Amino acid sequence: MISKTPKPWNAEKTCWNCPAAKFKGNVDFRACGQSKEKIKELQESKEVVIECHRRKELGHFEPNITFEQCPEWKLNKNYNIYMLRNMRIMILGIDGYLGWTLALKLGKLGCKVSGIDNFFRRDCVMEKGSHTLVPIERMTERLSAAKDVLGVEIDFRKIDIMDMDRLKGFMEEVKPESIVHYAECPSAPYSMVDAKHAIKVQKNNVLGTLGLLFLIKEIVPESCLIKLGTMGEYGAPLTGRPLFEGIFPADAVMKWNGREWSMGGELTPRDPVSFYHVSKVQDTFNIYEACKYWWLRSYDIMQGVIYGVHTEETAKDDRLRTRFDVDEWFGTVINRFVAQAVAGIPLTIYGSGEQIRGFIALEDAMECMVRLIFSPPEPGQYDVVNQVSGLHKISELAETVAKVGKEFGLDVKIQRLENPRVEAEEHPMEVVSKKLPNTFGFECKVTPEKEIRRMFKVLTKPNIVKRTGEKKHVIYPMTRWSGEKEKMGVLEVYEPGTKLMGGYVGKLRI
Ligand code: USQ
Repeated sequence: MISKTPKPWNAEKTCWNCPAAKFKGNVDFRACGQSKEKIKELQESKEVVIECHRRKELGHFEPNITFEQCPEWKLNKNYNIYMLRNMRIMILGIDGYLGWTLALKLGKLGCKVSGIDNFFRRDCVMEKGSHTLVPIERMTERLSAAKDVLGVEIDFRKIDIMDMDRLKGFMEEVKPESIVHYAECPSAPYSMVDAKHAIKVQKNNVLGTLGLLFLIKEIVPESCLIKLGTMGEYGAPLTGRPLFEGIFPADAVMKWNGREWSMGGELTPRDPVSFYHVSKVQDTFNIYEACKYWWLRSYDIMQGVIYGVHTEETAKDDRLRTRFDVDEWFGTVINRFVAQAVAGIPLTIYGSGEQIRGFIALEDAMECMVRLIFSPPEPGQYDVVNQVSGLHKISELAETVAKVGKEFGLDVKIQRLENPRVEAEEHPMEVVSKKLPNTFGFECKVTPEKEIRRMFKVLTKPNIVKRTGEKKHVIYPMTRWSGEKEKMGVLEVYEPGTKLMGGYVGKLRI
């Protein structure tokens, strides 16, 4: 039987999606209130023409060339998508857990990668008295290692996202065709420490993003903003209503008092779970409005809790590794559990452990990013994707970590602590995540068990065991949502495999 390769996922996207296309003609694309349908009508009546930054010889033409037809877009068989040759991608927050990992991957794919960072994350982790368990180099050494080992050259500037003048200068120089925005404080507990920390997080995240939107409008309105939001924007509704991808589907209706309205196309309700998560919700609205007012284009990613150490590029050399935090502020739950297992601390479940969250491994998250970057939206399009590859209960994850830990000769115990957070501990959870698999071609490759095994391999190396031992004291949670700072009480310590699992089960609709 002859197996036919499916059509590349973005083959039918056109100049409408391409960041190289500069729109000209009798249309003010940035005018408030102009509908996309109206623009399409104008296109049909030949009023919309474009000029291509990359193919000046074409002069002015209609924006109908597909990625498949355009010689600037080249097929990548591994991903089965077309990739814009030497695409200029700017990563904001390039020194972070995700930013550095993505920079290497994109560089390896032949993109021209640039990026900024002000080392906010390094400073905040130091403020906690912690360090990344997997050692990372200073930026200058990271850059030269990327060049030596992978042949990747990254154009880096130390710039704070709030310094709009310097960021503007850099954007004018690079003219990025895609902008990945990771330059935010990612920690819920950090935002709950006190007023100073809450204000710092909201100022950096909300105002940094708002300023960035103005710069994109002014300098590169055709480029796509790929912005990291969070599944925590939605909260965990006790009604169990599905968490759609940011916007209600066309057939959603609201019923009240015997009447009924369509909700299709409206933003879904948000119920954030910390002042950090609130900052992401505020970003959502600012980006949504900017797309509406100025015809910018954006993918807002509602990413689940991320975990892991491994990507092909970071594993190539110790100098290329990405950071790995496990302190109570910056460590995410699976990463923390693995470090706790290595350090001989019973795994710290907060509350009942019945909380269900969406998760995604580092390697899978990076693949999603590549797919989004090369399938940009159209002018004015604000779109949301739920970037999760599985739903898991915290208590089940603790069991998995304990089970894999055993393979490494570790005797792991589990403890339940008073929950420092204000969050529902028992709740239904139904998440819709259809776009990444069905529109962008993403397939999950990494299960928690697989990545937990890789994490143990790295974390049980003697130098890292030592680094973990040095920071045992910052792993224990101290930050209560109430503002009090005393240690959480231990509710129970138990052996893995001795608890009956029940209650709600998460449903992922793909
Ligand atoms: N948890 C424990 N024990 C721990 C740490 C956490 O039981 O030692 C529980 C928490 O109570 C929570 C869940 O695990 O129910 C997830 O907590 P987390 O600290 O791993 O993640 P979270 O604070 O939700 O934030 C992380 C990232 C953030 C991202 C978010 C995605 O730090 O940047 O936005 O995951 S999501 O959770 O989907 O909003």
